[in-house]
Amino acid sequence: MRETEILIVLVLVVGVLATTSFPANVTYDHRALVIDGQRKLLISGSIHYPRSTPDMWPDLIQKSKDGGLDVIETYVFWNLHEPARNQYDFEGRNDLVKFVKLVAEAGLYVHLRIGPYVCAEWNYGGFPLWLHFVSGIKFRTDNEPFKAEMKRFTAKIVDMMKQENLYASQGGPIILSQIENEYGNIDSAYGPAGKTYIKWAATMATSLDTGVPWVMCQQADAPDPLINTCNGFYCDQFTPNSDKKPKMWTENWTGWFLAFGGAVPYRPVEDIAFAVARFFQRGGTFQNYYMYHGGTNFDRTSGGPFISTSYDYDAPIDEYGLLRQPKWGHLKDVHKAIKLCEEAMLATDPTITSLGSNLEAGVYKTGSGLCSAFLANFGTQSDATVNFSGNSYRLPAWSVSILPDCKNVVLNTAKINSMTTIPRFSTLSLKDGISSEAFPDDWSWVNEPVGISSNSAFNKLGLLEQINTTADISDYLWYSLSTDITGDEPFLQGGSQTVLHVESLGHAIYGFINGKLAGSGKGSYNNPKVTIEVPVTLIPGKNRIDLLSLTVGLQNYGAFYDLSGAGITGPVQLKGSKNNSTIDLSSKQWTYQVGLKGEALGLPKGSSSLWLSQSNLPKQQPLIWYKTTFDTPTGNDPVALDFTGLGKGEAWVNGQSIGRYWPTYNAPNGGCTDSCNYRGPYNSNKCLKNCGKPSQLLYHVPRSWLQPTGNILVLFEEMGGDPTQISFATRQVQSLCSRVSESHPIPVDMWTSDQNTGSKSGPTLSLECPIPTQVISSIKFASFGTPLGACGSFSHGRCSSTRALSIVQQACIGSSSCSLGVSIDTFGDPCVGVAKSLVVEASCA
Ligand SMILES: *[C@@H]1O[C@H](CO)[C@@H](O)[C@H](O)[C@H]1NC(C)=O
Ligand SMILES: *[C@@H]1O[C@H](CO)[C@@H](O)[C@H](O)[C@H]1NC(C)=O
Ligand SMILES: *[C@@H]1O[C@H](CO)[C@@H](O)[C@H](O)[C@H]1NC(C)=O
Ligand SMILES: *[C@@H]1O[C@H](CO)[C@@H](O)[C@H](O)[C@H]1NC(C)=O
Ligand SMILES: *[C@@H]1O[C@H](CO)[C@@H](O)[C@H](O)[C@H]1NC(C)=O
Ligand SMILES: CC(=O)N[C@H]1CO[C@H](CO)[C@@H](O)[C@@H]1O
Repeated sequence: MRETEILIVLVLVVGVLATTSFPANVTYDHRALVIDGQRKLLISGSIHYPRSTPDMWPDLIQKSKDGGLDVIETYVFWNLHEPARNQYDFEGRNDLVKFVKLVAEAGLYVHLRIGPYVCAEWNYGGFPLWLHFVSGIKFRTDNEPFKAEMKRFTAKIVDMMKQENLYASQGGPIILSQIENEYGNIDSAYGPAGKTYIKWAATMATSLDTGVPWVMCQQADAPDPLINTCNGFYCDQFTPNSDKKPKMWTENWTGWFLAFGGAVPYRPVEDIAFAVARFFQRGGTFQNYYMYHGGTNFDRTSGGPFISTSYDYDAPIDEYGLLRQPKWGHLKDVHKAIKLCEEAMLATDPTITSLGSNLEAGVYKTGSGLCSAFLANFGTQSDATVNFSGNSYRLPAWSVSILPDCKNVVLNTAKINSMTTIPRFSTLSLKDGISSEAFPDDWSWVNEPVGISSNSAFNKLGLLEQINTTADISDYLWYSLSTDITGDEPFLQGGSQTVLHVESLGHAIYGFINGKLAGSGKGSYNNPKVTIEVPVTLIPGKNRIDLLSLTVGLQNYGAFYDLSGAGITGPVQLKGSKNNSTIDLSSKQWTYQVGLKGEALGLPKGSSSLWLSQSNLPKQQPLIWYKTTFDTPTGNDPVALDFTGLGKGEAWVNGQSIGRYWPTYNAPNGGCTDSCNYRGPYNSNKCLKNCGKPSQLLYHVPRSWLQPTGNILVLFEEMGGDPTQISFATRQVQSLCSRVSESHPIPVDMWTSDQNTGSKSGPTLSLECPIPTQVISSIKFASFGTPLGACGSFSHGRCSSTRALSIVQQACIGSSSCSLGVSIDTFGDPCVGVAKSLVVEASCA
């Protein structure tokens, strides 16, 4: 860095980045990462830069900082950065350097997980498709072609970071890097070559001399000096493979990903808070939320196959960049409580003692008199009272209490002090939008031809694997065949229906006979293979069979996942009802076309003179392109498009792909629960919602892709639908709610270490409007006593103070935030001797 640049950087970051604007020495010992000789307790969260837009980044990073994060973690997505070999792209959403610098400007550290295999429910696990065609290559194992490419890309990224002085060793924010990713889960499939590969990867990474430690996650045999780290829903039982390495949790899953055809997973915050507190109770010092903001799989970036376009992940910051409450707020309180214990935690190892069945204390006590404790009840059924250091403590089932001074509880993971918000999408029809011009009914269309229409089509004997054939430049591959019917074919005998039988590795098929859609089929996340059996009517003479095969995101996980393949690999047969009447077409000469005519013509950009706009807009017709223009809804609320009425396809706004849409793929009917019991081990099927409904109806359109008027929306609809039913949905907060009981710990904000001597304030209920310019406009409900129900459906219980509503109204209306003491001093005592709570539901405007 030149001196003038140093000055500029200093001016920009002064105050916030004071700890990292000078070269920092990052090492580790058995307790923690050590930065300039000091152990650090670090809370990290994943934000993947291409899953949002650069204009969203500063706000996402600030909300992460406000939520108590110290570190932002991201993967590096090779397929975005090197779409063709030696042709790099670091622009727009791919601007990794800008993202890292923005994190630095906010005063946070970066964990850069280069991989370059990333998994991440990302197309092909992040590998560029051209890698598949490198001669002699075998992915993720010991062979020269793969190692050469992996090393070249890893070194390219490291050099880029170095040139921008982004490593902590250079004064930048990057304190940690990852090589490979969860290889330990699958390495046995690669035999001895897997072992030598991991040793090579460790040596290669170390040789790049970043000056900061490298980690390998889920790799029990990670060679020194790399730190092996844990990924999972819980990591409290994890120990690193050396007593010289710290206990680090690189992926704590805050929720789970959504697949088309699946229900929407969520993870109760009480359980995440429990998992985090347990990890720190048992000696952890670094943990990362995967994801802190999940975002959106724009374009064709989703993997799977069948991963949805939304990658919301039930993360603390939602897909649209708004706080998910109470998740964000409760975890913020957990972070504050843990940070109050930091000094004792970093000074020593925990002493773990049993306090009874399913009850455990983790105590950090130093010779110099520091003491912090975590008291856990990991039983799933009963609350318990424990004796600890001469005092007694009530521990709800599946919870941890945090005692920064080994005496006073500042937080219990099952008691939420943070407010809840209920989001609402208000919809606007595209037609009667904000202004009469907003979404005119001026749809135009182009028919996509059925079958081969391109000069670059080619013939080949037999059925081709799809990924080898398309190199993923398109989701679509036509398999086309002309067959002569004389009338005496065996499958026509017996007078019964002829059936076309097609088997495919995935992921979906549309079968056309003589230009007409005869049938279709789709796979699923758990089984991408598709078989269709469709009745067909053949005519004497020439008959055309056109099969459109498509991928829905390429496999991203598992041993040899890159070879799992897709497309119609056969058999393809015409079957009659009689025995031995089947004719196999698999080895005939097929004609192939990669991609659609509309793609070749650039229809996604909206251009072309082919758009038709007569009065009779075709609806419910397969293979059709639609286009319209629209004005942007006013205001700043995030915008989505509601694809009700359409079948399946991809959509572009002003030429930018907002992703694949598939509103007709519903989740199964069973297995959902509205109020999931957070007690007990979580898994990805435990808490599901939206059963029997479309997996995804709403598709995020980033505001930065919109101009006030004249935006162009283009759709390619595969199955048939009615585009005039599409509407806008803007994301707002409908209600704020909070419930705090008299027995709540006092808020962690108000805790001071002389709590036990000073005057004790009681628990407090706080409300704050999500947007700073808003004020609390109404109190929809307030009750002090024994109120019932949940946010949106509260009701008075047997006992209720008559003064609660007016007291809350007086304290809150007209302010952007308010706090109330939860005690009989404020509200009077409507039922002496009964444990009481205050609940409030408010709205902001
Ligand atoms: C970095 O810190 C480690 C341990 O804290 C120490 O051994 C080493 O000498 C330091 N290196 C530099 C360059 O200061
Ligand atoms: C806790 O201590 C009290 C007396 O101080 C005693 O009555 C009670 O049984 C103890 N509880 C447990 C679980 O040891
Ligand atoms: C792709 O083609 C290569 C040869 O070019 C072959 O070895 C490989 O098995 C094919 N992959 C699939 C999934 O068919
Ligand atoms: C086909 O042959 C099997 C015995 O080989 C017989 O059980 C079956 O009924 C036959 N099916 C038809 C449709 O003729
Ligand atoms: C079907 O063909 C097999 C030989 O391919 C033969 O053994 C069998 O008898 C045939 N069945 C009928 C019902 O013609
Ligand atoms: C590494 C780890 O802890 N993985 C766990 C993640 O969570 C699932 C479901 O609870 C467990 O099966 C894994 O073992």
